[in-house]
Amino acid sequence: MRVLITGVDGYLGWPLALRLKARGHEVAGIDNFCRRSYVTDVGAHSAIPIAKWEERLEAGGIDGHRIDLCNYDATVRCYMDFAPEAIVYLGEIPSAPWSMTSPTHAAKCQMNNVLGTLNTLWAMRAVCPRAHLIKLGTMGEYGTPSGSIPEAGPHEFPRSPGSFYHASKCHDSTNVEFACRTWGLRSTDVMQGVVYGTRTEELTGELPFTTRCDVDSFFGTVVHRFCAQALLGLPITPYGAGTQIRSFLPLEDSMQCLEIALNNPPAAGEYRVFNQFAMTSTIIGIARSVQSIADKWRNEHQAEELRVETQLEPIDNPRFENEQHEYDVVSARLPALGYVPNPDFSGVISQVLGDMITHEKQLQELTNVLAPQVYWR
Ligand code: USQ
Repeated sequence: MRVLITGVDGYLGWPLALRLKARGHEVAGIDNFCRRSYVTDVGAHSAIPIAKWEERLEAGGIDGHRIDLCNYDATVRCYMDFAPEAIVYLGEIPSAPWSMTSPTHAAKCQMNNVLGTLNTLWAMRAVCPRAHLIKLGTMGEYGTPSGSIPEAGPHEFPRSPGSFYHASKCHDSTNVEFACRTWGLRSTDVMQGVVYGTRTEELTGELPFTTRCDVDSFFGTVVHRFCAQALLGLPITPYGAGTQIRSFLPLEDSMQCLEIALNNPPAAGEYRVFNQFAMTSTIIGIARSVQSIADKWRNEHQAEELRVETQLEPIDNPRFENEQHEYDVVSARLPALGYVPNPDFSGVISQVLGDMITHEKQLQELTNVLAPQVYWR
């Protein structure tokens, strides 16, 4: 299949490109490199080294294009040249704290995400209306409502985002559903939980087969941040009581789920939602697990690097989020198509710790960018 990946240089995009190539697909990718530059702007870098774009393209055999998806003419030209049969849309600014920094950041996040998706819908209509759009949304679109959360679109189940970033994904869902209903496009809108992990079948841990792993307070997600804190001898910092519940999945599971979506397209005109995660947990539960895995890992590896026992230190929640809530989420469609969640949280976390400690100096340089800097209110 000819698959176009937007955001091919990102945490998910690069391993997905490698996976699809390994499965015999023809892969093209688009990126505008804003992730690399925004992480640099906040004084951070990936905790694990990543290769230059050109090196990635050559090693992966990927047909790469430096295009800003907000530029419709450039986008549609790329669609005409490649004629994709499927598009995996990952090209968005993925940070809630970054989107809450200033009016400029909120506008940039929403413009990049909403306009880019809109341009893709128009380009699909013009060039490849039969192609399958796999659009990365987020479990955060639903917020934390009472009662069961179904696998349903924004017209069927209300959205309640927790940041301007999460709101951008809700706007995307509205636009994608509308385009399917009105133009007969087909799409899978993936409500994905927090992804963690540094390895997949194709990511060996050696350059250029590594993917970025951010741990700073803007672009780092909670599991990676807790791993970094444990390795640096800093207390692990659940926000607030840590009783808020989120869904999680390993990077390899995310690859498997996206591949399952690709191999099982919806009908023309169908807008389909997948709730994509392996497990749900409180944040304090994740913090305690990382703490005990890190302590065990240190003993097993007699790691000098982990000098002190890992401490937990809940801090005032910089976000405005519900810390006491129900979280009863339906996830039936991916398992029905063959997805078996990886239950080995400990194994994946040990791998992340090992990969981070291999680049200890690079990790240590991030010590000062771990504390939250943006407050919702
Ligand atoms: N959290 C802490 N301590 C930290 C960092 C985060 O307790 O040091 C808490 C947050 O308060 C929040 C939860 O962990 O309750 C998740 O935060 P996060 O920063 O890992 O994730 P989030 O901002 O929700 O966004 C991330 C990705 C986003 C994806 C989303 C899935 O950046 O792209 O859409 O996870 S979900 O969380 O289900 O919305």
